[in-house]
Amino acid sequence: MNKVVISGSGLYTPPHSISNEELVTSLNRYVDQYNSQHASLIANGELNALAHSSAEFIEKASGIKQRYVMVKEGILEPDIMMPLIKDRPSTELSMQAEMGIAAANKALEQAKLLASDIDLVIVACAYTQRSYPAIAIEIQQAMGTKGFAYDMLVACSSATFAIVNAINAVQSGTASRVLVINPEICSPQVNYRDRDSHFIFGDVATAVVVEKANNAHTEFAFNVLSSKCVTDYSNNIRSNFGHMNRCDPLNANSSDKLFHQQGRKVFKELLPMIYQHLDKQLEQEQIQANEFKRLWLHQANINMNQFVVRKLLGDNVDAAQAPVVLDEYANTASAGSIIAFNKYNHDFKTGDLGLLCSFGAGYSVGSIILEKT
Ligand code: CO8
Repeated sequence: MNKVVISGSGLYTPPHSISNEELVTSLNRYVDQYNSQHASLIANGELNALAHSSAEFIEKASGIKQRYVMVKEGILEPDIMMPLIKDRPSTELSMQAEMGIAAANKALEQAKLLASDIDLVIVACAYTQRSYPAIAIEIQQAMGTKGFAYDMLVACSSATFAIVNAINAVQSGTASRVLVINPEICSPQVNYRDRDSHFIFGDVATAVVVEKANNAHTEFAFNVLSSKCVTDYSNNIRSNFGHMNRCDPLNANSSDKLFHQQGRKVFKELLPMIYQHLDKQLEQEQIQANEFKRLWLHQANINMNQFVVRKLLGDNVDAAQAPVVLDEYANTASAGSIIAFNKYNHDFKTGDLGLLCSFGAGYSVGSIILEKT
């Protein structure tokens, strides 16, 4: 079987940021409007008053301080509370392709490759902005990559699962060089009127190059030692957004068509699944967790990450061993662990080991053990 490396990574950061304070001010204005409009029903006990959000709660419960978005206009307006993203004509590059290409070009630069060296593009993210033609094929055409391209969706595990597909493609010979791109535009799916979830997500794009080890000509490369995926069905993180929504006009815009979750349940149920998954992988590979120089973990919640880190590495862990990007980027669905990898791998020396791991909706866990060449 062909040996496989990750030979480049790229990060595109959107142009606008929103602080917790800005989001909270906007939600609280909406809450005050709602409560005063429904004052008599609330007074009669027929309707519950909505509660204010708090920037302190958000940072303490999640570790998030701000998030980036592609379009800020509309999000903070109590009467709108969504990004006002203009439709582009079909002859123009889509927004998702545009940001994906920006991240992909940086990954190619690090891998010292040209677009024409790539023979498979996988766009992997929580949502694609349309079903077809695939965003990946649009990127193939715009960048001039060869071979074939496709989109795939596995919510927060899209990036790791796609890297596993890329590894399999290179090992089996169906492709020799793969671009895995994660253009995550989460902001249109956030319910900015829901205090439990209005703060969670941001937009970003990441990319990695996966190729045959003996093809790679960059010092950056990381050997793939092992990869493993698992899924287990749960309704606790869900969005009912889809192509059939318009067929039930009364419910087409109901809040279940946006991201919603039972955050506490997710926390409690996902952690044991992650532990079991990683225990099995480490046992299979005969690797001790304390051999990892760094854990590039999914970025959904800082407390959750601390549990994973303590389980793997014990109590006395240097924060630099499991870097957090949540504070700046928030939860960016599948891109979180790749942002951490992109920003925090430059001090690796030959033989150093790292773990890339995602977990989220589905439920799903995807993990890849990497060794610096
Ligand atoms: N401000 C002030 N108080 C609040 C707020 C707020 N904004 N929100 C809740 N509270 C209150 C609650 O009402 C509650 O009050 P009380 O104790 O009086 O009932 C109290 O704070 C505690 O509430 P919670 O128990 O809900 O708070 P938690 O400590 O559990 O924190 C979190 C909430 C941060 C949501 C946490 O549960 C969490 O992060 N859990 C993990 C969830 C997770 O990892 N989910 C993964 C989702 S991402 C994913 O899989 C990708 C999906 C695809 C992408 C989607 C793109 C849009």
